[in-house]
Amino acid sequence: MSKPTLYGPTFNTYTRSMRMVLAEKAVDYDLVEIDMLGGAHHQPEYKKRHPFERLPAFEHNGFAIYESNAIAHYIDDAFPGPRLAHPHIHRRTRDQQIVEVINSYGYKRIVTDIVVRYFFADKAKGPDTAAIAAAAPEAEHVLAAIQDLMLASDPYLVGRVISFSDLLLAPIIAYFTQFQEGTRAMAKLPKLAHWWLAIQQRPSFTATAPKM
Ligand SMILES: N[C@@H](CCC(=O)N[C@@H](CS)C(=O)NCC(=O)O)C(=O)O
Repeated sequence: MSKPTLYGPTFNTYTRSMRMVLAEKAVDYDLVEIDMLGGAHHQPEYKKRHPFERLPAFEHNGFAIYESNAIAHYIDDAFPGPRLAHPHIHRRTRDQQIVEVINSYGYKRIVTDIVVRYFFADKAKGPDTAAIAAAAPEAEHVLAAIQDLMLASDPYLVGRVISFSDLLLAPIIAYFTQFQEGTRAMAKLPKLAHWWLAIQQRPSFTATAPKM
């Protein structure tokens, strides 16, 4: 089977999630590093891959895809290896519900409103602590909602085996827990904290750690 290509920067959470999906399925692939900080995703060549100028993008056998959840499902369907789509309808539905919670509310509240404010703080003034403090309850609210959707005392978000939502959330929590707002939130959420311990053991997680 021919190798797919993933386009994105390795520090980017969505790109890392797709790398984790590929690792969980043991798919060999080419990675084309896109210089997001240099604005390469706004250049005409990349815009042909993603009209909304976001990362990542993906191609396999001439079939080009953008939007991470679509890419992840394609990889799950196109390649052999353990299924990421849960066989049980309720769990599969919860998985996609959590994916939507992350995409619609979680990424902005955790990454854009908190993590990015730390990483890209004004060098002279430091991070905008007032804005971060204001965003923290909103981020906690998202994580509490995700914990509420977990069905039982399973190690992963929707069961005993890893699914799409686990792989989307893990890189976000990896950044969030570098800051006190993240560790405080996780300390209040024991089921999610248990999940976080489990997912950090996965080879797909350790092998995709961004080089900062
Ligand atoms: N809905 C997209 C979201 C991807 C996304 O927001 N990526 C962010 C980085 S993690 C991005 O491309 N940011 C670049 C920008 O906003 O200029 C997906 O699921 O792939």
